[in-house]
Amino acid sequence: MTSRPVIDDMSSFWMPFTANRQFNAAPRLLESAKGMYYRTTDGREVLDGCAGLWCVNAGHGRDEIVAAITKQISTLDFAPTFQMGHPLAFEAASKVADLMPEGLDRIFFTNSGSESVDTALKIALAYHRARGEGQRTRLIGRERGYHGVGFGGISVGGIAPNRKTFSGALLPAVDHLPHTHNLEHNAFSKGQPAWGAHLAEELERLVTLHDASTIAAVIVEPAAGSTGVLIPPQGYLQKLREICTKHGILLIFDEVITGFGRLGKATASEYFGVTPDLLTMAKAINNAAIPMGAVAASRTIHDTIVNSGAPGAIELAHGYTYSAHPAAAAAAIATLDLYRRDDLFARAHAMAPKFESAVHALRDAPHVKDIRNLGLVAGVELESRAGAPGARAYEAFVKCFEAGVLIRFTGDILAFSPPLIVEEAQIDRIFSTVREALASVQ
Ligand code: PXG
Ligand code: PLP
Repeated sequence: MTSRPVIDDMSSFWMPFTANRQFNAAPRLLESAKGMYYRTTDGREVLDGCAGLWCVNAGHGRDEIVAAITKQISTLDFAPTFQMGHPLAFEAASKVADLMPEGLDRIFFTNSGSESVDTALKIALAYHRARGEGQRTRLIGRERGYHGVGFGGISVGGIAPNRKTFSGALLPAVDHLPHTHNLEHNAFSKGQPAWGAHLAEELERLVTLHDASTIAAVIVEPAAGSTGVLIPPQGYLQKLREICTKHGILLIFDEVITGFGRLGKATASEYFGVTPDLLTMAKAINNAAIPMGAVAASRTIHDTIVNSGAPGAIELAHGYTYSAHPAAAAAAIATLDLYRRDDLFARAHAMAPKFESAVHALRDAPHVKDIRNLGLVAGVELESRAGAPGARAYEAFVKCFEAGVLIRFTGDILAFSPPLIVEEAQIDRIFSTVREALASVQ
């Protein structure tokens, strides 16, 4: 089923992370959205099984957010935040800080997850320099990590296709931990897998190799989303935290997906009981209504940098024209109020067991090789078709869309992350549609 083209020539928009020629031959176009549903340009309702791109956590078209943005745009459309300010920027920062782990209450605004990652990496370098350890410039990422598409983010990222074209221009001092995904030990784990905490000890090996005095920070997604929903083994994050602390290395949690209720708490940090030094976020910070991201920094990091410069000098040479854009800030305030008013993180937590049993019921569906889940996120890994990796998941995704359910896929992994307002019957509909789709693909 192909959506009606909205304009005669659809070739000008160079689509991001898209097979452009394939898409243009059979477009899928969304025109409006409300609550749990999109509507396509040809008038079909599509149940949103992935919160857009893991970002519309409160559901679509929330009146309170729309009203806040509308009012703000007509009152103050733009205000600089370089050597200037506007009240909502400070209010939004304070509301974000309220949801962060204890001590991470200094908020730097960006416009996306990619910018948040590059910002956090720069803050890590600036912090060490400010405390007289400017030689700590090495950054440690992890295989299969996704940290957006900036040069910093792809350097610490661990997804080969995102790196190879740019390999000659990546940051020079980077190394990677091994990923934790292992089907031999952990296939069909519900929640955190039991095996794999020892993989955090690979950090000790990298410290021995490079020496702690050269390492600024370790960045990981506490639970990886983009690369196919990889849930951290029990005890793994605790161990990473211990090793970082022991060697004076900053720990950065990239919570662009896990932030704001995805796991049933405000942050993955809170869920796992492990506090990083820097925490990146974006997406659900304002329900994705206006582009916005942020970095939460510990007060120690903030104060070290801010108190290090000469009075009157700019302490951190970094910022975006749209940092704390008034409309984005208004949307964030309204969104965070809504999360609190409707207790949406607790709702996600309460719905997680139902979500878990519904996704794991696919275990006997055709092609299914693994299922994994935590909170309101799940991944279903398929056996790849010989000679055509990714084709089976793509076809399943198209079948689901035709049957009125939007899901995500990466390689041969299907990913699910519905808005936190999802109802039980909608969870059933998502996974029954997936079952039928899997039965109908080769
Ligand atoms: N870090 C993490 C952990 C992410 O998941 C980014 C950084 C980059 O954010 P921006 O806003 O620059 O895209 C992300 C983004 C998917 C998918 O379906 C995932 C993301 C974005 C788009 C699609 O896998 N994650
Ligand atoms: N390029 C040029 C020529 C600019 O003047 C600016 C900002 O003033 C930028 C890039 C960065 O844009 P932004 O602040 O939106 O990230």
